[in-house]
Amino acid sequence: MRCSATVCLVGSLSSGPWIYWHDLEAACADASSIGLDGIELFTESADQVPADELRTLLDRHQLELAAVGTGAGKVFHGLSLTDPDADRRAQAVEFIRGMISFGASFGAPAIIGSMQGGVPRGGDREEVLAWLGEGLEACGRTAADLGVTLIYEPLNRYESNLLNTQADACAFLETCAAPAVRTLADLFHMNIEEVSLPDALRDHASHIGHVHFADSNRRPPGDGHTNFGAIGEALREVGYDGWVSAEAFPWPDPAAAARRTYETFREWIAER
Ligand SMILES: [Mn+2]
Repeated sequence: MRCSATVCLVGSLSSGPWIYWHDLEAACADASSIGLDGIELFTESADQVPADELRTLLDRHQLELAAVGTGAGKVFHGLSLTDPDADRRAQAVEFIRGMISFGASFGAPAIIGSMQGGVPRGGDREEVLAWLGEGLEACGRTAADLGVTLIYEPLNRYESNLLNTQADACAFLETCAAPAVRTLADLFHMNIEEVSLPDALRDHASHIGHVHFADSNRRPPGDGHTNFGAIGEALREVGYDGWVSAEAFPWPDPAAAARRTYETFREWIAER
């Protein structure tokens, strides 16, 4: 398993759960000095950071790109894979494809979180899920063609009314023709939705392609009441070998949050 931390380069999202902010070079330098293996990047668009510039920074600091977020499509353009308007859904797929392609040049997957949208009041849930399936299939084909996975993130009930648990997300993916699509096990969302985090990680291990690492209160791992010992045990037991990526508030500040994250990873999660 490898440990990374989120870096957000979108100024207008300044209250979000991101370890690092604004300054990509400073974030890379700090992450590397702590011992993190990579960064997860949240940008406004697929071309906000030129690929050669990012490659130079990652190489200089011996980091990998863990994943890229697609939420800017929702934040800036109001796009989602479940928009009732077919043209808007097509634009959402195009936006995500741009992000998939950006990530793929670093071997990193794109994550679909808020871009999944939801069922509007009075909407037809089956129809909305069919749109989600079509979108994941279309984006999943692009990911497969580029040799990367695509990560679908079940969100907690306060953020989406589509699929909230690992069980529901995995059962849904099994109905889609989207073999490159994996689920994201976000420990904050799971703390709200799952009966048992370790059991959910064990039961759905074959689908899980990425882990978001945060404590029960979205603070850095170690600053809430989540039992990371049991989570680490489950992840090691199932042989999870992907990223454990900190998506947590920069509490009390980014550098301290990153250090706390890495200490918790080393103490409870990493292979021993
Ligand atoms: Mn997440």
